[in-house]
Amino acid sequence: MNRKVYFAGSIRGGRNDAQLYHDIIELIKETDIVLTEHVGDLDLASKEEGKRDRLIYEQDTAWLRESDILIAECTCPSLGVGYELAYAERYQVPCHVFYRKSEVQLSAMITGDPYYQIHPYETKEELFEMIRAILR
Ligand code: 6IA
Repeated sequence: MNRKVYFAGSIRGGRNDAQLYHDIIELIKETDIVLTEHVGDLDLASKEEGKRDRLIYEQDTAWLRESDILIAECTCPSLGVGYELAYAERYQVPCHVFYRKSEVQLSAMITGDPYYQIHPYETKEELFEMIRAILR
């Protein structure tokens, strides 16, 4: 469908799920455009140094404003992803939030906000099926 998808996942909040982010991005790219491919970059630490935070903020907020949909994997808590979710709501970008329910209790500021579509999941298969259904 070639929608512009903003995929959000933890960077400085922790990279335990980097491989999962990478795989989600590959899945989304089967049908749509991912604006934030760097989130799934498995070698991101070596590239991050030197990139100015101000430029990262300007680029990411511009992408958020032009995106058709935001998909966030929130198992690993990240201030940046929380900020992106609030920013996307301000610009009325539809937001889908995924997290592994056995590993984390998501912030009430996300689950308590009826704007967000919250999708708890357990297995990667389940997660992929839900993402496919959203993009179908
Ligand atoms: O607080 P966090 O760092 O965990 O926030 C993660 C979120 O903020 C992600 O969803 C990204 O969209 C955004 N973000 C954080 N750091 C960067 C970044 N660093 N580049 C782009 N978006 C970022 C430099 C990466 C590098 C490949 C030069």
